Amino acid sequence: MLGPTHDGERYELTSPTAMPKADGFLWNQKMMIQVTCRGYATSQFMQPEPAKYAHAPNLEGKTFMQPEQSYYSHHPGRFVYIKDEETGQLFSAPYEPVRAPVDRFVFSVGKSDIAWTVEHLGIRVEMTLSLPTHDVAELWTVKVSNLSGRPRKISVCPYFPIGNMSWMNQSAEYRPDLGGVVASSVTPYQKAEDYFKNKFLKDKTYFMCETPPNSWETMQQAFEGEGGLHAPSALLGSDLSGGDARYETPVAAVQYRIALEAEEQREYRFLFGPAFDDAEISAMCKKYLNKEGFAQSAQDYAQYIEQGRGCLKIETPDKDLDNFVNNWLPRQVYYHGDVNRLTTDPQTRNYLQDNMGMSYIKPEVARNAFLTALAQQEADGAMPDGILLIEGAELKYINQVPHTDHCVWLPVTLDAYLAETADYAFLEEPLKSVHGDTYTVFERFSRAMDWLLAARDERGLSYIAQGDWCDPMNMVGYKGKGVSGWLTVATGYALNLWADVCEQQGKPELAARYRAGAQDVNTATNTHLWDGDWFARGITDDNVVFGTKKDVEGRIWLNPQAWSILSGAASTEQREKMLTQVDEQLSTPYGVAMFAPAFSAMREDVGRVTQKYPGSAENGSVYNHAAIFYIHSLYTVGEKDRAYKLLRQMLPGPTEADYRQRGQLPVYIPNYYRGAWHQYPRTAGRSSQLFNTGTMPWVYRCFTEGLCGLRGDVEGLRIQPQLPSGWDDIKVTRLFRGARFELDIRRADVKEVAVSHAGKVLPNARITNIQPGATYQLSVSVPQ
Ligand code: CEZ
Repeated sequence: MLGPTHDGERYELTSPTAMPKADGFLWNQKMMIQVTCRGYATSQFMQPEPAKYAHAPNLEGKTFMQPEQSYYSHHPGRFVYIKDEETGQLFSAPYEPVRAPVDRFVFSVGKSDIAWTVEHLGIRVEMTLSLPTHDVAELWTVKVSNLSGRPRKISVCPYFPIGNMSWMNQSAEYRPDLGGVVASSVTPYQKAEDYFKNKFLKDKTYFMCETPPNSWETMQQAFEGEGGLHAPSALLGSDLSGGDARYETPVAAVQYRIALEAEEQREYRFLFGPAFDDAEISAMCKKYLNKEGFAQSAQDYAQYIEQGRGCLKIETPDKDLDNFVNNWLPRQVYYHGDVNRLTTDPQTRNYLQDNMGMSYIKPEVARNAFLTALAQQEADGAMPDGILLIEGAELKYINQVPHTDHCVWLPVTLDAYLAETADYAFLEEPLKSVHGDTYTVFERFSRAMDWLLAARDERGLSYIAQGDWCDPMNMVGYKGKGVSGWLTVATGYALNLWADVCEQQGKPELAARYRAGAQDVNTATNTHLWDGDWFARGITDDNVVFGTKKDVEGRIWLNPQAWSILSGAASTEQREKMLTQVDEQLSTPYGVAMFAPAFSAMREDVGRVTQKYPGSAENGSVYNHAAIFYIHSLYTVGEKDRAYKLLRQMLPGPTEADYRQRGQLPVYIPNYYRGAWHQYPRTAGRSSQLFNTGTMPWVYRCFTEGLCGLRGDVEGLRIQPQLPSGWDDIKVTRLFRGARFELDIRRADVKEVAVSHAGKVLPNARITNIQPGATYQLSVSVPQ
């Protein structure tokens, strides 16, 4: 039903019904598209705020990208109807809207294209989607082959719904002069001042055909008629009726009536996307809409995606894991760092973490992101809720709700950047902020740490305001008193990391100051939040400790345990207790839950997280971002088997039952899998299908620094692999500071890790004086 091809570079699904929401996504810096195996699509482009060129048929609400979107028969999609003109039989590729049970189906997700092969009624349809690298458009190739061994008469009818573009003004017509369907609209607005912004928007959607069709329809209702999408009325006749849409819902439907000899093939190319005017449409057609244009674009785009290949290749006993780590993991990390989830005001924590991933791909991008973020630091050292990426951007959605954790992410993500690059010089750079003050990068970090130290109550615990890492935990502290247990230990971790940097920079007094601060928060955590076997999640405005044994719901939360390991608040003894409790209360076959049990009703002193559906999103799902923090913390204390088990559970598969339950191909990690495993086993494990998640850079880090144990320090690369018990050997290629490391890692009769280079055992498991351009072949022995 499902498996890798081309060395794991593609994944193929051979059923349109086994995992109906299985999908792939493509992006460039201006757009992204997510398409399901059945042909439904969600796309958006930046102008500069996210906008659509293919809409739902009804009025759409504007929101950020959501998990578990539902698809319905009129959902935007990209389809091709095939009609046998001799018998009147109909099917559609990829599968929707006709849903005819086809003879052969392959949904093939590649890194730089998405393709389908569908065979039915002796006809093969191959559809391929690719994107340009620098423009907004979809490049579609549709190839039709006659497999039936006899001459055939068929109609090939691409059907690309455009949907409800605007309640003010929308229309569509076929434009022979341009060579396709052009739908026009006016983005709805009411304030006069908006006119002056909106007048530059790309309010047209076009569907251009390299080969002129025989007929067309541009009004959705006329196409569908009384037959419905399973058997549109327009396909009953011999030609489409050539209609226009006048304040009617537009569609791009065109027809090719063709006669095919046995074995004969036809290939069609189409361009679908938004435009400002006719001139732009013409220019796009000229640039792309021919065989060479498509081929050139595909090559350029593949090269662009290839730039995200990352710095790690592994060969382990688990081939599915290798496929993911070598191909898909860096791709998803790159997506986040390259386009910041296609928003103009990423949440500060997302921005810093998404760019942390770039430390492994394009470190200069990570460096610039620190500068962009720090230039928006507030006068008191606080970091704002979101980072504005373009002139005129505004803080939207969740960024209008005050969260208190943003400063924490500075040293946490810097740690990864410095380990990768040793770019300490960066800290000396002076940086003027948008508020007019000038400090060095180093000083700005210290100011952020001072802010964290100050933003605590009389017990030394960190205020939560209307949220911390957990966005919807908005009512723990909205009256101004509540504190976050997680943020308190996260502050401890951040302070310790920053103290290390201070020390390295020859500033022992500062180092001592931040270490004392960390000590202080760790002590406060132990005094007020240790519940006997684990740490509580926080204390509400009304002084109620929650996330403890007395809670029936939300009894134990993962984040305070993970970060108390990182901060040093948890002693070895406490850690043992916590890990046992996490195993017992939070593990599921699909990973570790963010907390349990999920809330079944609103808890007014915790907030809207408790109102989310039990087991979905932050209400007790396997929220992968929280899980990966925990895994990272496990690697820092050598808990390699617990860590690996959870890391592997982040990927769908490899059993068919697991794929079906998750409903997702192993080409990305979603933000969550449903939790509430005990309450709702039927839905537990189901993927959110949302590939926007802070999880990714941490997964990369866990494989690189944790499992493979290859972490940089000021002068070199340390080598401390943490193979799971079941593995005897692995091979790793690691690019690091311009050099290439090829490691053969095996278990041997050694007490500690031993590294040989050029026949000599190194005095310690560390390579220094690294020569850029050199290749190091290392044999590494790890204890049994
Ligand atoms: O957003 C994510 C945030 O982008 O949720 C994480 C948080 O750390 C990330 O910064 C955990 O809360 O209800 C909500 O507002 C949700 O919390 C969403 O905003 C959530 C979505 O999954 C994002 O796509």
